[in-house]
Amino acid sequence: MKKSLIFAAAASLLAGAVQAANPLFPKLFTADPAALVDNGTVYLYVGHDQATATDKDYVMKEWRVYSSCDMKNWTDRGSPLAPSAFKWAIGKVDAWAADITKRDGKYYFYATVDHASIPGRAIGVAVSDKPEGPFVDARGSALITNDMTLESNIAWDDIDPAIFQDDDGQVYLYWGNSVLKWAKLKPNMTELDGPIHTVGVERFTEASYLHKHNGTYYLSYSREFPEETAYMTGPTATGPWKYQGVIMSKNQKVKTIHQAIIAFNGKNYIFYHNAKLPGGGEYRRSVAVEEFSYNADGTIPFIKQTKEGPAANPSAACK
Ligand code: FUB
Repeated sequence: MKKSLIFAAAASLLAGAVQAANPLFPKLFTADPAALVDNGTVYLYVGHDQATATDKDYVMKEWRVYSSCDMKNWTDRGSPLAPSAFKWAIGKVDAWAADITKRDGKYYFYATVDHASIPGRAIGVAVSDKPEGPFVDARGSALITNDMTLESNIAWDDIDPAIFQDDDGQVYLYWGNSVLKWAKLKPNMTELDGPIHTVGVERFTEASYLHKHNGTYYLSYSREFPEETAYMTGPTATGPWKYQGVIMSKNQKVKTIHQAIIAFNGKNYIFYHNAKLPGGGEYRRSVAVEEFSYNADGTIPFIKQTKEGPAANPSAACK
């Protein structure tokens, strides 16, 4: 390891970084990972599971963000925002799954919250000049509401936003529970650009996530319930999609799993959650990560959950 990287690792430990195996964050219950690679640093956004051991539903009053220069040492950067950032969202407001991207020097955070006047879950977008926030509502109204999609008659079918920017600059938002939906976004990142489309995916549950590797598009998602992680591939950001199989098995003590896939410093990683932190359960989840390598044909291998997690991968570009 280069001297500068040893000094950087020592400095991050002194700054309060946690050297993590899986689950990554031993002090808090965390769920629904969303990841951003920016300036050689990984930023990991999670929902904070605050339910007690006897609660029978989610209690999630904030999102949290952590950063790492090496996938091993994680620094707690606090809470970038809470659902209360969206004034149009009130009631039983939980910080459900979110996703993040950077455009023109600004960071856009797409998040699931409850709408105050349009019954059901909705998707909002918040913006910040820094990856660690604070984020503020970028529109003053919801981007997606339950009455905009009528395919399924449930209040939580407009959840789990996944934001993807293609190499030509076109932005796509995927989301949904039970029915997978997508729409284009305008370059301002805060308005839909055209109609909402649906994709017929057998046994689709939620947590869609779009990424690109070597020119191929990968659309991963939670399949069945309890959930396992599966994926499809396609030649464009909107398919046509070919089912490729399951890449992570169902969890033991929690029915959800929610993945995010990134490339960082020459290696590939999948974040997910389980309930392996002591005291964990359905509403007390814990985020973990594994390294993986694509097969020679571009497919993703089956990935086992481990206790060790990935080896350190120090990024020279990390500041
Ligand atoms: O955290 C609340 C919900 O559970 C998320 O929106 C889903 O993806 C599932 O993980």
